[in-house]
Amino acid sequence: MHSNPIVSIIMGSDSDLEIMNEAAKALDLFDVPYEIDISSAHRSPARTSEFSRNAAGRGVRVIIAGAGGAAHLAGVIAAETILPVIAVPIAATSLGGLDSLLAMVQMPAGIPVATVAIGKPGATNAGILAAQILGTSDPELAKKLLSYKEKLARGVEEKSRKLQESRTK
Ligand code: RP5
Repeated sequence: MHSNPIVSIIMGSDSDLEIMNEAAKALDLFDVPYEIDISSAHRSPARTSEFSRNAAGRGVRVIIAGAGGAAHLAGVIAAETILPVIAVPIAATSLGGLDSLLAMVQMPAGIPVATVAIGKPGATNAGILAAQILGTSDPELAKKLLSYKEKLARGVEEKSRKLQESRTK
């Protein structure tokens, strides 16, 4: 855990941790200090409210919230902070995450939540998006994000080269 986190990763239950660790891994790629914790919109509303109201004052600049089922966590956090909130829908029920996706993405006008894809790809993108938000005012971080994108592009070129090679054999 970092002593001065600027991103807070929060999730509804410890059962979300495997997915939300992907957001942490993405932030690690860019050396962004974060904290990671559990709070539930439904089971611990007072704790969630306290977290939301205090986050900015503690130096947090972006919040990533993951939850499954009737996933209200990101929305109730966004209701009590002006920090950007990124929501990660988690497949925790027999509805496969579509329930959480719809709960997160259908916020009423006035309380935005940036919702990413269901599950691990979404959690990864939440970490990258948080870094990109911070990168708009941090040139060193922006450089790391640019080289990450270049690495992705090189990966595609490498795959293309291998495919063409395999077809000429
Ligand atoms: C949600 O309910 C949590 O975010 C989790 O995805 C889901 C199930 O929680 P547990 O019953 O595993 O604690 O609030």
